[in-house]
Amino acid sequence: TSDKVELAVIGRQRPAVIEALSAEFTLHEVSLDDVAGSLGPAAERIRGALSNPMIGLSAATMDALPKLEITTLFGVGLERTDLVAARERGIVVTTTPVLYEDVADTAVVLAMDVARKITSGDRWVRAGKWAAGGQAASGKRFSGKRAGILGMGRIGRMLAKRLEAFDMEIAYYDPRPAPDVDYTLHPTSVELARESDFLFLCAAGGPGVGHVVDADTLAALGPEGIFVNVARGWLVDEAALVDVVTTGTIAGAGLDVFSDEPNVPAALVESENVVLLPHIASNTFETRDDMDRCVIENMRSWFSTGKAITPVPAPVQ
Ligand code: 8YV
Repeated sequence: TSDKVELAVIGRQRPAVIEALSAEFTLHEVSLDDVAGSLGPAAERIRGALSNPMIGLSAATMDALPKLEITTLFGVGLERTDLVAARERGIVVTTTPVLYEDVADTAVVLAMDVARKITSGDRWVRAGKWAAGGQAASGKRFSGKRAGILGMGRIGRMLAKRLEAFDMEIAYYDPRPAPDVDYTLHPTSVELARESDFLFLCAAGGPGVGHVVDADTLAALGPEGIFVNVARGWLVDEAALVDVVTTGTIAGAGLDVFSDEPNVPAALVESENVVLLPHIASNTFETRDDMDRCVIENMRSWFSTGKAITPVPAPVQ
């Protein structure tokens, strides 16, 4: 037996992370259906776990790993990680707070794509409709419009900074108002939507957060409005979204995330007014490399110095 620290690999991880950590740690692949069973006696020895936001770390998994000290998440979403249970057990949770720029960039791209009919224009050219003498459809202007940001966290702030360069009028809604920004704060999502041409969802996922964007919010956005989601699919009433897109209650939507990924509602796939992405807002070579490094360095640092580099603050109770 080796005296290397043993880690559980929960869900798929990037090869570079596995490769780097394998040199210093003993890694055990875990079956999500049966964490303890798939680890056997090693479950008692696991001191670190690698997971990702979409899988997270439940209290049950923590209980199956009695010696667990640290969990690294490949991403920033915390909604599937039980932070209260982690705190009670003294387990440190780390994220990869290096992806905000890319997510903000993607929000701009999606909004502009829907407004200016970029992807649908591309489809139209490829289908030979231009060559056949067709007249391209007009888009909506992006610059100078009213942007509403739902969630003024780190992504929201970086998005706002980008939208300022497009001379947009920026307002936001956040249950916790940001004292350090001077954008107009609206008291509810619905009121923000009513005053927006583009509504961007950049809010954190939960736990226990219901629909941040419901049928009323989408109705308030109105027939000229465009909705963009780079947060989580389940923060939106997806049935209502399908309804408003297909009935023209809103002008269109740019979506990177869905309620039941990788499944996208058929009505959205068939709609010309939406741009659909496969949850890639943070997926650039640069950011993925930074995220890899973040996971590797957190694990190394914890087991060599007893300190994580990017720990999530313990929840306030
Ligand atoms: C990742 C994300 O694509 O950070 C998050 O919460 O959703 C994305 O950055 C995802 O976590 C990859 O596992």
